[in-house]
This record gives sequence, structure tokens and C-alpha cells, in this order.
Amino acid sequence: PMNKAFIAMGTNIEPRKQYIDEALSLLEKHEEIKIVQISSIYETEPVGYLEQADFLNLVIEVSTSFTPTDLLEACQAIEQKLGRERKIKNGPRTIDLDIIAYGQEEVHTEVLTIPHPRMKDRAFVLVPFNEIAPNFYINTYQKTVMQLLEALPKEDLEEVQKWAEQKPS
Ligand code: PH2
Ligand code: MG
Ligand code: MG
Repeated sequence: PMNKAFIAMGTNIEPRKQYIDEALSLLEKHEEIKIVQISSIYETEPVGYLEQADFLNLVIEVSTSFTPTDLLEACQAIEQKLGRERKIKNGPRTIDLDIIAYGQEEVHTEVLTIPHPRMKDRAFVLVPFNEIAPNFYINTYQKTVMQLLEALPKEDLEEVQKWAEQKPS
């Protein structure tokens, strides 16, 4: 059976766009994962640990036959392959792949919590998520993605701007 899941991606080490492209193509290499939608890319101010470069963030929808745990392992393998190092909590990274929702399932294991416990507070997740799935309903919060976004402080939205790749002229 195929399940609808959403993955939030973030990077703040150059070449940021290349890390995004490589992560997408590595996800697609799995027969068990089909990418269904890709949001715009947003440039966002760091949240949590402030002394670091701005991020590029986006959200994708996938259709997957993987279980949540298998999908997490696939995401972590991609982070490893793209040189992710974990030195500082919330610190700089080549690529971060977070499963933010997996159908209407709630998952609570040692290594995985779905829905992602901080997504409802984060404009850098909700803005791109709302772009591709405003009416997706999250049982855990009894709200749609759009309603979660509308509940954020308005000033948080200013820290999330659509990003346009600089094309050589
Ligand atoms: N990820 C974090 C912590 N802070 N800030 C932004 N702007 N974007 C992120 O993806 C991000 C963050 C932890 O994973
Ligand atoms: Mg994260
Ligand atoms: Mg992560």
C-alpha cells in the first residue's frame, strides 16, 4: 500500500541548492518512494541556534510503501551520504530531512516522532507545507496546515522569503 508522507528539507552549507537537488534525486532512486509535489524553495533565518548562515527550506510530498521507520532510515542514509555532521544541536548542516507527517499516523519511538513535534511552531516548515497541502488535516492538532500557519505570529512569516536561484546573466 502507498502512503502519503511529507518531508521537510533544510540546508545552510553551500552549495545549498546542490544538496537539495542531490537529496531529491537520492530519494527518487528508491523504488519505494515517489515524489508527488515539491514546494518552492524559501530562504529562511535560522531558528534556535542563531549564529549560523541562512537556510534554504522546502517541503515535498511523497507517496511511499516504506514504513515510517524505513522512510526515516532512507532519509538518514541520504543525510550521511551528503556529509551531514552533528556537532551542534540545531547547528549548520549540508542537508536535513525530517518526516513531518505520514498519513494520519502518530509515531512515538525512541528515534522518531510523527507529526514532527516542532513543525507547528516553525514558519520555515509551515509556509512551504501550506503551499503544497493547505487542506491536509493533521489529526494530532485537529487543524489543517493552513490553520496551523494562520496561528503563527505574523512576524515569523517575515523570516521566510521565496528564494530565486541567481542565474548567470
Ligand atoms: N532547522 C533546525 C533548526 N533551525 N532554522 C531554519 N531557518 N531552517 C531549518 O531547517 C532549521 C532551523 C533544526 O533541524
Ligand atoms: Mg530539522
Ligand atoms: Mg532532522
